[in-house]
Amino acid sequence: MTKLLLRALAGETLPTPPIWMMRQAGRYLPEYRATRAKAGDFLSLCYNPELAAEVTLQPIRRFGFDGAILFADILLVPQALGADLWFVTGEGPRLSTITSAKDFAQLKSVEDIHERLNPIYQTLKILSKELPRETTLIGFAGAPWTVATYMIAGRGTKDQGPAHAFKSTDRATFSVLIDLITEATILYLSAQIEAGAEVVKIFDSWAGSLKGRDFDDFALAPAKRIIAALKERHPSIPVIAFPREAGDRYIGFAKATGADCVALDNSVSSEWAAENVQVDGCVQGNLASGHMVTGGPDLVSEAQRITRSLRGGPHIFNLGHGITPDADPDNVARMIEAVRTA
Ligand code: 1CP
Repeated sequence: MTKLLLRALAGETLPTPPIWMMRQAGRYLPEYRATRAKAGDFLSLCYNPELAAEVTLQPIRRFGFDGAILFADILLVPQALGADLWFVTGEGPRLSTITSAKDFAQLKSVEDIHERLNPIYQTLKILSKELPRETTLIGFAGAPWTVATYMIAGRGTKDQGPAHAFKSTDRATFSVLIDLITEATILYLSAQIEAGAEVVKIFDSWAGSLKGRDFDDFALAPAKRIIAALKERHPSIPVIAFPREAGDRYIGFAKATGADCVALDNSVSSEWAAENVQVDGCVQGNLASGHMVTGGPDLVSEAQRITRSLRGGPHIFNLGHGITPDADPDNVARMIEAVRTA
């Protein structure tokens, strides 16, 4: 196995960590903005295999990252289940809401998601042919809790209030929704693997707002179920879990879910993670994405501090969250140089 990213995921401690960035294909790149304009809008870009493959490849050509993440979105799964989805410029996603058992009845059965998601599998097929030999192809999906927060509220929310309210008033129906998304995610990620994804990542962007038993039931348990099902079908597939802002609950998360790697946001220190999380295996992270905007000596010193503090075990270098549209592409090159010379 020569690909660095797969070696780190297999538990190997490397002298220089493999590097990629969340949202590495995005609006901070002029070539991305050009291709997006050609596609018309964001969703048309997601569903156009040639253009989606093109934007996935752009940051690889420019920076030579070790990982290429499929260009798509976590909200394509609710859409494939029958929810309406659209994006409001400058504001973000909007979905038709699911707030009652009656709304569930309107949804499609999970086996039907492939019809809508087929272009995504085509994107992966193109990428597995076109990526450089040393680059690892990463597939992904949203975690059930995070996807549910959008399906219930119909949009992004700061505190996930509507989803928490639904969970408190009708935990049984809420659990049915989580189970449905869990099953759809298993089918979606399996199909991604069959189409060429060499690793899959589960984004639980809002895991941090689940506490105690809720974290066990709706962050940990669904991740465990998805990972077990994927590994039953594809025993050698590595899985990265990202329970963002899980704090202390990062401890033991890999063991409890079967994940091969836990991705860290930048609210925890890499020194703490080395002691408490990396003891169980590979970690990914966790430079604050603001450094990609501000640059300067802090970018270099922070990238090197993180690299050095996680050098004692398997590590994949990444940001703590996605790169933002106002980032300077030159800072990305500086970050890579800093990590490789740390
Ligand atoms: O071009 C544009 O203007 C659209 C911006 C954009 C992009 C580039 C959106 C809308 N999604 C994406 C791509 C995307 N989304 C990827 C592609 C691969 C990559 O380069 O990383 C991935 C992995 C995602 C995942 C995603 N979408 C998450 C989980 C990760 C995270 O950032 O926390 C979430 C929460 C979404 C929902 C979403 N899609 C887009 C936006 C603006 C949002 C956030 C909405 C909100 O809560 O306000």
